[in-house]
Amino acid sequence: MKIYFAGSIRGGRENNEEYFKMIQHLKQYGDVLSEHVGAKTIDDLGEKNLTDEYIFERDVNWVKEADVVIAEVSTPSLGVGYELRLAEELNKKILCLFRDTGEKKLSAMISGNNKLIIKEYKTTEDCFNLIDKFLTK
Ligand code: 6IA
Repeated sequence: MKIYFAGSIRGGRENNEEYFKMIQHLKQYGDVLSEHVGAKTIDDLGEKNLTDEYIFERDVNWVKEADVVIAEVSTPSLGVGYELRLAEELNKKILCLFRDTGEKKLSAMISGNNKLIIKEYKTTEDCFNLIDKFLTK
């Protein structure tokens, strides 16, 4: 299975530890095409020499190639929003995971879209269970 994992980069890296854990968990199901999204520091991305045009083309092609798209949507990100819309157009199976802290609300453009499967979680364990359910259905 080819999995595209989407998570905020320039939108803010406050949840990157969570992305990293989710990606490690996802790897038991197949290839995570966008593993760099979970890099613990921006330096780990090792992608500073890439142009934005290159990153855009590559990531769009990976979304096209993916069997499923899993997005961590707790940190608002233009890139993740764009990827979700693209994945929707391409009829991909999509899971959005939102950490419920009681502080921020998810954008209505995501939560109001009934083509997306959206789940809230509190702990990493919850998150893994939601991923397992989604991928084994
Ligand atoms: O708007 P954002 O930057 O938060 O968008 C994040 C989403 O777009 C992620 O799901 C990524 O797949 C994709 N994306 C955005 N920027 C990059 C990127 N930049 N590298 C790979 N994927 C990206 C290079 C990192 C740079 C800061 C060293």
